[in-house]
Amino acid sequence: MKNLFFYTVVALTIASCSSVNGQKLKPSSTIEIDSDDTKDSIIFKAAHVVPTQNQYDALKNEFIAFIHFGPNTFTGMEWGNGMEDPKIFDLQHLDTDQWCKVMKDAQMKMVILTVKHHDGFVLWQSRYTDHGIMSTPFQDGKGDILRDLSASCKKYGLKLGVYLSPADLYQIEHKDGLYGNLSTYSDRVIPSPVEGRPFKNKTTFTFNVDDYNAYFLNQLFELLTEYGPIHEVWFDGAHPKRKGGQEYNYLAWKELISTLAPEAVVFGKQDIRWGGNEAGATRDTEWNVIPYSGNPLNMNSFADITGDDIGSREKLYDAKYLHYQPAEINTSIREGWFYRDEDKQKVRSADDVFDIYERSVGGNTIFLLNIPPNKEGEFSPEDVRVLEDVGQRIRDTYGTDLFADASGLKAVLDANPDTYEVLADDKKEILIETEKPVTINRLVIQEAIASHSERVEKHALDAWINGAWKEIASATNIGYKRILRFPETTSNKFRVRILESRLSPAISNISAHYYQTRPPQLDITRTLDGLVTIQPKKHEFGWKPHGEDSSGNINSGIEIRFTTDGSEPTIDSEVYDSPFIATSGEIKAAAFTNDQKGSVVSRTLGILKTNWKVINEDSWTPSHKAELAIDEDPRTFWISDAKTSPHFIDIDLGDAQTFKAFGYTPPTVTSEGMIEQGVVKISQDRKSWKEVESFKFGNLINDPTPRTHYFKEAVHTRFVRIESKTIAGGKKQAAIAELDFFE
Ligand code: FUL
Repeated sequence: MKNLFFYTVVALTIASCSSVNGQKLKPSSTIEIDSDDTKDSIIFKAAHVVPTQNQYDALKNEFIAFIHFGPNTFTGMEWGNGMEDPKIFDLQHLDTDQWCKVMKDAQMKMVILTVKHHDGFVLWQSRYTDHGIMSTPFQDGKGDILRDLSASCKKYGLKLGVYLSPADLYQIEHKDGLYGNLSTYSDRVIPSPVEGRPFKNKTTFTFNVDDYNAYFLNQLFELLTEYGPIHEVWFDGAHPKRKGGQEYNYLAWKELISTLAPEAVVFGKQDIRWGGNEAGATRDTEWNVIPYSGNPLNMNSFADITGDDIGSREKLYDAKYLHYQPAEINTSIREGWFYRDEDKQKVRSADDVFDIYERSVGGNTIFLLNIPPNKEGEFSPEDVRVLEDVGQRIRDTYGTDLFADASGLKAVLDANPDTYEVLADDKKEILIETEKPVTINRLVIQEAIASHSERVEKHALDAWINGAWKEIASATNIGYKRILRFPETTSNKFRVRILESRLSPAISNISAHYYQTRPPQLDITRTLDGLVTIQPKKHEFGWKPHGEDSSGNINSGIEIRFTTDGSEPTIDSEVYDSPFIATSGEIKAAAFTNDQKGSVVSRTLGILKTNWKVINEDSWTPSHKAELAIDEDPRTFWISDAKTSPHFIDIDLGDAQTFKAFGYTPPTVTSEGMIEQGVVKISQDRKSWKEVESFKFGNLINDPTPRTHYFKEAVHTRFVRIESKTIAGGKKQAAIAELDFFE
């Protein structure tokens, strides 16, 4: 191996070097693979790939904020077209202090603002364009959102980052636009001087670039010299449109950034990579030592890395370079990156955000959560509520280390990331004893990545229970941080076992925590065949699903207990463990933890709908056919048109049934079609209909919950019609999310 001599010499001067078969290697954030490297020597090298100081600081931020704000906030678009009149950005009021206070309370450490999104509109007083805040009425064109945010960040002790979109639709679409204008490459001095607007910072650069790259570099110069220290520069890879074969001279941008913002990490390039999705999905095993086929330190463009396995041993064997590159897990607290409205655009639940927090921060990545300010320049009340709740949970759970007074390896238990224990092959266990038994359901483990890279490939946690070790959790790699989640366990003796690793791992920290499990609200559903499922209620959030059961993930050790005779469920009631068949009766259920009972949910089961059919209806609208009123899914609904009258739906119950009540579930996603008054009719022949009784339901628009009408006398029929008389709010259509008849 030709570099061995060099490595050996360097290694002698470095305290944190490892030794395997006499080899010494200097830890570095990028290590080249040589043609004569073997599988073992590649893994040896991988075990020496460490973060740069900036990357390590970025990981230590853990939870950071994204702010998407701009013309889209006012147009309701996700991507503008670049031709918007700047006056559309009709901001009357701005409260960046409110943003920072809420972010600080949520335990976030940095905020990244979209100073320019793909539409090219700038949120700061740039010298190089008038397509931005300077052309809006906000503060008579003198406003500067980045300036205000920077001041608020100082006040609240947050770091600041900028998102500067390389894609720029204004510069593409405008007749004098610079993007892809086929200008010649020539030596340009950056910053380009602008009459009457000198820079305090006198640094200059000369780059051989075209017009758009010069424009971009000039803007970076402004951003990185006039708003205090910038800790992250975020380059988005998306392009709504391209023009003129425009290329980006990233290596020039990089030189400017590293000179003017030496503490900044660059996202989308060599420092930080995208997690591969915008949903808040995480990998179970997230390696930050990544294989590259070219030298990432000289690369101009970086492809997205989206696979499931990106850093296993098998992947590393194909590398030409091994490079440290942590991922950001980025997603939005709202449905969309930009604010749209208060009612239709759903907000993630605190359970969901806290689950993503634990999976990402506790999964060797950084959690970047977007909170889009509203048209009043503030975070909306629901977003604030969720963030405060999440911050409280983080403080309550991770603010107290239940191993603080435990005995064991001091370097591991002292909460100091700079001290660590290297676990030799014959000693891959860490024993921790507390004076009194502790009850825990979270364990945090960290490796000394800054000196010893990420090496653990598999580990487990045991607790001493009834005179024997019992494994209570296990996972794969650790890296910067792994959070293990498991059901509440009480013991005074715990053991962490490292089961597989790349060389001897160095553990810097182990701490134990307790998350106050919250018994979730439950939901009882039934299929058309009568199969009843009881499960935590799904929070409505229809944007980019991540496929995780957030409530189940964070609330381990919960039991669901239920009754079928209408009695109150208690800790002694039957345990729900799988769906069961039920054709009638009243089901009541609640979730239980050791010491808490959640709220009781109940559902009276109507007659089974297996053989029901819609035989007629007055009208329907596309995607809302009449069958949806009897499909046992209250999220789907029948809605008539507005023209015909009266509205009705005729059902064939399969055979003659006797029922004493009828249930009406209105749709919840629209206030159209709530049947306030109507009649129930029956028929012998499906042709002539006889009125049985009329019904009336109140306050449906404000309270669209299921309603029941009890008949004076039991009704016996096979064919039944529900006919509307009046619709709530004077509306014209009739809608039914679910119809039921109760015995
Ligand atoms: C994407 C962009 O296209 C979205 O608008 C958003 O900014 C997101 C963070 O990155 O690539």
